[in-house]
Amino acid sequence: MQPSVLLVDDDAFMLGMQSSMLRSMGYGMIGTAISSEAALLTLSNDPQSVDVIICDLNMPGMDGVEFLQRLAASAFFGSVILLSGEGMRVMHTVQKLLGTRLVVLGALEKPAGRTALQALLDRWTPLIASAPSVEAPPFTADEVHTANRLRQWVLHYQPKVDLRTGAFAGAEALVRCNHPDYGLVAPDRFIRTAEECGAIDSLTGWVLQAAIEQQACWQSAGLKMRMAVNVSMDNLRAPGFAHRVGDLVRNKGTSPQDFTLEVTESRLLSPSPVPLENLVRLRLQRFGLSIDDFGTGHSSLAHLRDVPFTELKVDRSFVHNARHNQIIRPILEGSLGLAKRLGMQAVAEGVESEDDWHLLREIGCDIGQGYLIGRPMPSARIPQWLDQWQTRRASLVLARE
Ligand code: G
Ligand code: G
Ligand code: MN
Repeated sequence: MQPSVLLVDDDAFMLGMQSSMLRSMGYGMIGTAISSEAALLTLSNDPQSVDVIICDLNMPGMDGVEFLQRLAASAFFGSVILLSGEGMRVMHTVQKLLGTRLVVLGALEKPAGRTALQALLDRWTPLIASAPSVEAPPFTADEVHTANRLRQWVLHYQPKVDLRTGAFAGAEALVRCNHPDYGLVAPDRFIRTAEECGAIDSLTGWVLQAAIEQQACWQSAGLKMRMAVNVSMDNLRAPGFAHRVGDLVRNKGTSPQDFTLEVTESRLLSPSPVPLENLVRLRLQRFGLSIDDFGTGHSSLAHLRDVPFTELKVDRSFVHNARHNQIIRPILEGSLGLAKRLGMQAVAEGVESEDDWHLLREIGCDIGQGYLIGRPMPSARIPQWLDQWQTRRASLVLARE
């Protein structure tokens, strides 16, 4: 995969020279910015549209140091190459200053040759840029409130595909926190705290808004897809939740039919009236309702009985390596049979291997999601993923027919 590059330099001649060099090296996605301010503006519209920034240091107005520090505190997860006439010692100091807050691929003296630039660009890997770090401690209530206030949330999208045809079916929006100290943080570090400290409504509000905007954006670009969003049981306890979500969706010109709300079963505790009311009202508006992580909660069958779910999402612990496992395979097949007889769509998460993929096709599961198909990724990477998937899809669908 080739990175998209943004060149930042106050010298228009340098910008022209560097971009034609990159073009001659085969890079197709090259943007330019004549100042730090201009670059920040570009990035604020879509921080994830740029993979690598090649940045000058000495610029009038905001210099490169301040620019990079702001970048480190923003939702930008790409990498940086320093390109300056100020000498290597200065550039090393700048690299030190940034520490681990930004991935700096390296530094080059101006003017940079093709070989040296290529060597640094080759160091870029997409996963460094988008995988959440695992070291962050669980969030305190204060940290969650701060993240809410400063809007430090970021959505990644994981594709789902039709297992029979391989067609793109939709994506699940998964929230991360872009934390100034920890970097990108996975939701298992903060969702529980958000629920406990009463911050989940605000968090889910942000997630819904962002996912709906993304859906509207893809829709206007001609990409048809179903958007899935996770909602917590605590969201469903708030009276009026169903109406608010419906209004959000319709205000953006999108339709409830194109959304699925995934409710995690372990949190679907006692079926008290308010959550049930919200769930039935969501369904009346034609939202899809998914029982998430099916099989891991405590009373999944009672919830299947009481809630008008449209989708059953089998937990990944019943999916990966199921073929030769005499315990999990019957549970997987039984869950699929249950879904079928209740008229629900069956989704398998955790599809990690081709063996998982083929088994699910054989036993008639409808939709698959998992690392084999695609990892959660920034929205800007979905078009690239789609391109690559079209090629892989053909062999996965034809292989055993
Ligand atoms: O993103 P991961 O890839 O680490 O997600 C872990 C779990 O976090 C998911 O299974 C999901 O249940 C939960 N999760 C992810 N995004 C959201 C969200 O926006 N809201 C809620 N309530 N849970 C989420
Ligand atoms: O539906 P749920 O919200 O539980 O699913 C999303 C979670 O599952 C996220 O944490 C995501 O990163 C994770 N996930 C998605 N696909 C796979 C996979 O193939 N294997 C594993 N181990 N985890 C996965
Ligand atoms: Mn989910």
